[in-house]
Amino acid sequence: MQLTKQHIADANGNLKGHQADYYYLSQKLIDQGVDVDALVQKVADFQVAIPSWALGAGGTRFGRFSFHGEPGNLEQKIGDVGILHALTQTAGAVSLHIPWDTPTDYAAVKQIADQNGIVFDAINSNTFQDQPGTKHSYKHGSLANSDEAIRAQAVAHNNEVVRIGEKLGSKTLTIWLADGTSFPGQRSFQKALSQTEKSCKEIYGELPQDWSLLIEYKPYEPNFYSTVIMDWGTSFMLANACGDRAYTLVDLGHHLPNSNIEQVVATLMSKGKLGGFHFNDSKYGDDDLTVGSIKPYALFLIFNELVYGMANNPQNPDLAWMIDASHNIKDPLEDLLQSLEAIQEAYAKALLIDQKALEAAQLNHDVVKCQEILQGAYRTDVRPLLQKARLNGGGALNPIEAYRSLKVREGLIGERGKHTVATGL
Ligand SMILES: [Mn+2]
Repeated sequence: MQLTKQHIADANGNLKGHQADYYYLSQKLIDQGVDVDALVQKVADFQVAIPSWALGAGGTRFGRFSFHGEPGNLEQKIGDVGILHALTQTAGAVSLHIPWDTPTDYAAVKQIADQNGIVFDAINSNTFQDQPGTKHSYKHGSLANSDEAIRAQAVAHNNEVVRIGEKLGSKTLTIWLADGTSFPGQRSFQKALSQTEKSCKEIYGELPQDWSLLIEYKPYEPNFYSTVIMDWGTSFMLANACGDRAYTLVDLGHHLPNSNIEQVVATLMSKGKLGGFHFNDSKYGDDDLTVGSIKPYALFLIFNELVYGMANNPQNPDLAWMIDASHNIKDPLEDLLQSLEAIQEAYAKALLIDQKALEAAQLNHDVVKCQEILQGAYRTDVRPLLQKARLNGGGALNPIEAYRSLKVREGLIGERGKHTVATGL
């Protein structure tokens, strides 16, 4: 199922209401000295990768409730990303997970990606599960394992993932390591960390010259006592040990409650070491809820630092943006549409912050004014700007409404049947 611009224009119907909203908002912003066309263009340029594992129904350790019409193979997953991109004009990339998404026919996969305007963003390795046909088990760790042969198998898997990514045009490998312990005394912290550093350096040493390595961190889960790469500091240290093309990846859900993630972002960008970003939302832990569903103001404050960093830290690379959310009670495509909207909304609001006025208020120690500036931007309803950015690219005025009125899920069920299951978790 492929949505054409005509399908979407038909679903958009009359644009008069939007045009009135856009006119009102843009006049207000122009009066404030905002270059509205440039703002809309920035929003339109912001592209977020969709992870292949978020397209089927997610599960918990207690169960998984299947969603009808799920993509049953990689080609269908890319087709789903194409639907998201057609509606939003902001999901022009897919992030694959190997071995779940190992292509069988590279030419066919690339062709369907081209047809849908989708590129291959960071590619992810998997050493947190045992795969059929592998000699050694990762039950007691992979890159951090005390057994040299197991570490070598995990390093070789990462090298293989890079070779697959090269054939698709990806330029980035993301490592998230589940290695850790569930009980005190189970393993030497120091040895686990030094083995991990050695393994990461081996993987980095095999990367093509135009590739970069992103190292993700997470405080707990699946292990519940310690995780080897538990926080941004450990990831930063490993990235520095590997070299210039190794960076830290921040996943919003991979922090202990109430961590100041915006400060983590600012610190890493000032050092030129923030390479990737995974969006989701959470109440308690790594809940992988829809972006912006729980703490939209926190997301806005994080975007404030990202926008500042992108404008002021040329030492930091362009970031690999991805949604890393997946759960089991919403239509996964509707969930991703909501996440994409929330990301764009937070980004647009952060772009509205008057950075010069904020700096002046900071230098005057005018704490109240600082808050007024941030919250003034946050309280602005920027949705007409997002709509304008989408419409300029042929996208939907309201992606969820268009998805429903065009009966996309029904169409996918018609093509794929009710009982397909997406590969992955
Ligand atoms: Mn992640």
